[in-house]
Amino acid sequence: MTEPMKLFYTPGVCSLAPHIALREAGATFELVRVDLKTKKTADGGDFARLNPKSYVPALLLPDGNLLTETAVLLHYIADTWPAARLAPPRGDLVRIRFDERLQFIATELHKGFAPFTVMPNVSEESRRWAAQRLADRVSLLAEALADRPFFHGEGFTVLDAYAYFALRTYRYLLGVELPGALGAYLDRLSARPAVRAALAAEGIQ
Ligand SMILES: N[C@@H](CCC(=O)N[C@@H](CS)C(=O)NCC(=O)O)C(=O)O
Repeated sequence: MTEPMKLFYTPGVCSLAPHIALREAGATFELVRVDLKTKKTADGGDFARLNPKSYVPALLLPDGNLLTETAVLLHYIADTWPAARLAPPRGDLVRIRFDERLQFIATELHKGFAPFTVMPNVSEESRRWAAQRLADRVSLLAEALADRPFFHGEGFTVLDAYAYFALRTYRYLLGVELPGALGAYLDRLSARPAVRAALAAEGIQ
């Protein structure tokens, strides 16, 4: 019997997005917890050796391929389980627009958190600048969501899995309310069985 794929994760960080997506897809997978300080897995394995980038998420496929980068994992999950409809089909501008927004979350939000997480000694001025930049980007997301239930129309997609991590983290790190319909959107996502199961499995609220 082949081994199931393994998702290397740390509770509450960006690996939550592919974790939710795998559950929404109905995939069979194992979770392997990583301590980002020691770069060791819960069973004492050497994560840095397996993944020289030393960050989560990483998805180890049964054939030994290791995938990294949150957006890439999300594309992989959506394309591997098409019946779950976690992304529009490839081949036209609809998918390109979808990918554009996924990339926006990756580079403009996710990576924009650094001054509030991993960067020590950031000046107050830089922090204010970074906070304003994030707020501008979150406002764009609020406009894009408007009164739709999900970012890509009527159904949940991997875009929502990434937005869930990013908006939740933004609200926590900056201690602010989300603009427009984003607060209610986050609450709705929190009630989804796959999201609840992912949070419970990671031991977070
Ligand atoms: N470019 C990567 C960045 C992933 C990332 O920043 N992971 C964080 C958690 S959200 C991490 O593991 N940080 C630990 C480190 O960089 O040492 C991606 O998009 O997946």
